[in-house]
Amino acid sequence: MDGSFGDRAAAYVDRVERCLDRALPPADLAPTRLHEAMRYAVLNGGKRVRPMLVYAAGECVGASPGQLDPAATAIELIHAFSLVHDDLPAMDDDDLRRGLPTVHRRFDEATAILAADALQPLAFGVIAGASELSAPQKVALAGLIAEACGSLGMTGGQAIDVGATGSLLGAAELEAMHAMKTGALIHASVMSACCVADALSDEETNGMDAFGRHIGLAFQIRDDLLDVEGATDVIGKRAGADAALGKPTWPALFGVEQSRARCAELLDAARASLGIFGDRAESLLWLARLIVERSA
Ligand code: GRG
Repeated sequence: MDGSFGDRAAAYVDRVERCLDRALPPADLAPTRLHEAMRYAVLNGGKRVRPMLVYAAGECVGASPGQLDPAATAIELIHAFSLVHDDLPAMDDDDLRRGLPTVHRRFDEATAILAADALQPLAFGVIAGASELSAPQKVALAGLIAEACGSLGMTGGQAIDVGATGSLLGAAELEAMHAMKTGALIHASVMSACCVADALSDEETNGMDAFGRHIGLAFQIRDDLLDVEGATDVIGKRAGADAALGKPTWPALFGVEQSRARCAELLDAARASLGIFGDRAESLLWLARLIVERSA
């Protein structure tokens, strides 16, 4: 592994952008409005943190970028789907995402729902059609991602969020909601590398599993903090939206200082989880720091 992950991160982002572009139907293919909306939802910005986690976890467990492209692409397609639905009037009713009008604002609500609907099967199609993966690897990846976005993962977390809006959750409930809504897909991002790596020891798999859980939760607490401390033009979405909607968030329950302290604690726990990997964990640790220190 040469240089710091910072030098390689941009190359990984370019790599997944090219994969996403190839996976998405062309905008001039009928039904054109649907395909334009799908491309708009996926290709207009985004930090690509989840794909970077896939590639960094791959460096850690010895999986090649070519073996990781299907997981990085599929997970980012699912993430884009979740953002489109999250922004809809029935959910957070947001106008701005990644500094641009949300998909239902730029197109219309029905098109936004359908574009998101079509991103999900596209994601699983990418896994099914991956020529670089064996059949057992495809099954393992599809199962991992399905579990992360189902009713015990992202969708379930969102259901708890919607149901709890306007009320305060207890600490354990809030942590469980964050872990499901946001943490599950982040966790699946790092675990996807384990699905395509050569046999790992239980200790290595458990270390990656714990890392994914710690960093997934930290990601959402940092997101909650950015809603309080960030500026709309920097975070690319309306600052203060969570408080305006009465969302259950970490700062709303514990305040800003305790939220920062919890992020730092989770970063330490994430670092300790990867001890078994030694220097091979350098890229994941670089990303873990980025996740808890990011300003957007
Ligand atoms: C996708 C199966 C499926 C269901 C959708 C709507 C929904 C159910 C879930 C919402 C989940 C959600 C939006 C959680 C918030 C996650 C989060 C903090 C998103 C922001 O991620 P970033 O900062 O965004 O990585 P960018 O724009 O950089 O990609």
